[in-house]
Amino acid sequence: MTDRVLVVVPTYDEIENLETVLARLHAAVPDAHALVVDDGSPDGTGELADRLAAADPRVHVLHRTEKAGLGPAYVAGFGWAAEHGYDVVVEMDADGSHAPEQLPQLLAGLADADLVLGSRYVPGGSVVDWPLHRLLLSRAGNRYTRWALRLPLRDATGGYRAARRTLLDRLPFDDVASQGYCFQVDWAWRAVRAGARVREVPITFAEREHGRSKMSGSIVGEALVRVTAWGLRDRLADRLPGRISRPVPARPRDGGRSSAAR
Ligand SMILES: Nc1nc2c(ncn2[C@@H]2O[C@H](COP(=O)(O)OP(=O)(O)OP(=O)(O)O)[C@@H](O)[C@H]2O)c(=O)[nH]1
Ligand SMILES: [Mg+2]
Repeated sequence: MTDRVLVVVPTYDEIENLETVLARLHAAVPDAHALVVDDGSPDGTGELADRLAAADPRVHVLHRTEKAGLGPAYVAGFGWAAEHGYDVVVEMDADGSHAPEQLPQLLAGLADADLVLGSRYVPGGSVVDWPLHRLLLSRAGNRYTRWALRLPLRDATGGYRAARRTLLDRLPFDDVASQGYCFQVDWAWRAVRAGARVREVPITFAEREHGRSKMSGSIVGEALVRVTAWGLRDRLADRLPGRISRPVPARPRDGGRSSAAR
């Protein structure tokens, strides 16, 4: 039996991008379903999503009332995927930065992994058309995350990923407080600490052509503060075992088999 795949696409003001990205998705992976999670976009993206859903049974929409960030939108999407019995859940931006044409490579990676990260920073991965300051910020953020959390991943902040539902089911998401892209770091770390098989496959990330980026100083600040706090608490827990609890407990599976594969 083939896996039922749900691509969760969070949207906020993506009216110029949504239809194209869904058409590209269905050209690349015709059987995939898409769930648009719209946070009440003022530009009418939610209404467009409703029209697309009415015309195509593979498209679904989850309306949320206010802009609450990427993290809560994805957590809601993961819950919807569980309720509707999908086997594989994909995260994909609506702005065209994540090429739907590369989704087959991510899905193929799940053959021997629980979580496949589309990575800009493994050999073969790249970023196209990003201004230098964005590239430097992203690279520095990933280096810092890798060091602070001792996380064996090259691109933990990226948001193009595919996961087995069985992994999502065993990760706790009810206590996730991360709102911006630090949500991506948060749950990649949870997955690694839970002993999941995590693999990175190269992707080509392209700058959006239409609409405005929602990246902001407060989103960067949130990631910096949270990653630093998690890393410090984790290191303190090394020194004071039993007295300081880890931000994310390690839960090796299969008798402690090594966690992240690269
Ligand atoms: N539902 C929902 N979607 C959001 C929210 N913020 C951003 N998004 C969507 O999440 C995806 C990524 O957002 P972007 O604006 O591209 O942010 P980014 O990818 O971090 O930044 P850039 O790389 O500059 O584009 C896009 O599909 C957005 O529409 C939000 O608060 N709620
Ligand atoms: Mg983007």
